[in-house]
Amino acid sequence: MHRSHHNESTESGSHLLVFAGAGVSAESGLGTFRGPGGLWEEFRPEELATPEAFARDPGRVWRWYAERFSRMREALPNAAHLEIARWQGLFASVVVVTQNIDRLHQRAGSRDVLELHGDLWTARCNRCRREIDMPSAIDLVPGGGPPKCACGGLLRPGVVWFGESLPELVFARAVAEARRAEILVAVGTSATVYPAAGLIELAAANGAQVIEVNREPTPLSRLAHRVLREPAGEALPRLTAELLAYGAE
Ligand code: BJW
Ligand code: ZN
Repeated sequence: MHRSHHNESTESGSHLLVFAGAGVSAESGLGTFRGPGGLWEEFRPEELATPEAFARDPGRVWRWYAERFSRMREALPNAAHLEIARWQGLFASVVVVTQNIDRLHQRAGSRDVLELHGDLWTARCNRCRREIDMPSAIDLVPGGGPPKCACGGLLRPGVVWFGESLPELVFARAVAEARRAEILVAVGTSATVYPAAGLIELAAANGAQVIEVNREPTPLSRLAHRVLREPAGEALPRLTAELLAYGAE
C-alpha cells in the first residue's frame, strides 16, 4: 500500500472498496436471504426472485416485494452504514458496491454507491420499461397488484432477478473499481451470487487487501487476509483505525 499523499495525518491515500450484502442491513431490522432467520428459509429464491415466477403469478411476487418495501422505507441506516459513510472523509476514494436494494447506504450519506441488483424504490414496466417510484406504484393498487402501466404492461420491482443481467454500466464501473481497489471490505454477504461475488476475487487478484466482516464463515473466508466474525454494526467502527494503519504502511 502506498504512502498517503495527503497532509492530514488521519487521512489515508488508499482506494477503498466496500462490497456490501444483506447482512449490513440486518441490524436495521431487514431480513437477510440466506442463513439463520433469512427470508428464504421459507421461500426458495427461485420461487419468487425470477422472471418466470413473476410471469406465473405476478400478484404473489408483487405482494412479496410491496411488503418488503414497506419494511424497508421504515428502516433506518445502522451503525455499519453510518461508519462506511464516515470513511469518505478518511480515504482518497470510497466506493460502495452493494447488492442491496434498500438505499440505506445513500440514506446514511454514502455518495458513491453502485447498486448491482437494482433498487426497490423504483418500479419498472415490464413492456415499455418506463419507471415510476415504488410508493406511487403501490398506491395504484392498495393491497393487490401488480399495477398496470399506461401502455398496458405490468409494473415490476426495479431489482435484478436470477437469470437477468446486471445493469451494464454499473457493473462495468464496479469491475474497474475492483481492479484499482487497495482495500476491499466485504461486509454481510454470503458471497454466493455471481457475477457480484466475482468482484471480490477480481480485487484480490489485483492485489487488494481483503477484509471480511460476517457473523458466519463464507466461501470468501479462505481468501480473506483478515476476518471479523462479528455483527457489522460493532465490527466496522472498530475497523476504521486498522484501515487507516493499512493505508499508511
Ligand atoms: C451479517 C449480519 C450482521 C447477517 N453483520 N454479517 C451456477 C453457478 C454460478 C452461477 C450461477 C449458477 N446458476 C445460475 C447462476 C447465476 C446466478 C447465481 O449466481 N446463482 C447462484 C446462487 C448459484 N446469478 C444470476 O442469475 C445473476 N445474473 C446473471 O448471472 O446474469 C447473466 C445470465 C443471464 C442470463 C442467464 C444466465 C446468466 C443475477 C443475480 C441476481 C440476484 N438477485 C437477488 C434478488 C434481488 C431482489 C430481491 O431482493 O429480492 O439479489 S438474489 C439475493 O442474493 C439478492 C442479494 O443481493 C443476493 C446476494 O445475497 P447477499 O447480499 O450476499 O445476502 P445473503 O442473505 O446471502 O447473506 C447475508 C450474509 O450476511 C450472511 O453470510 C450472514 O452470515 C451475514 N450476516 N447478519 C454481518 N449483523
Ligand atoms: Zn409500459
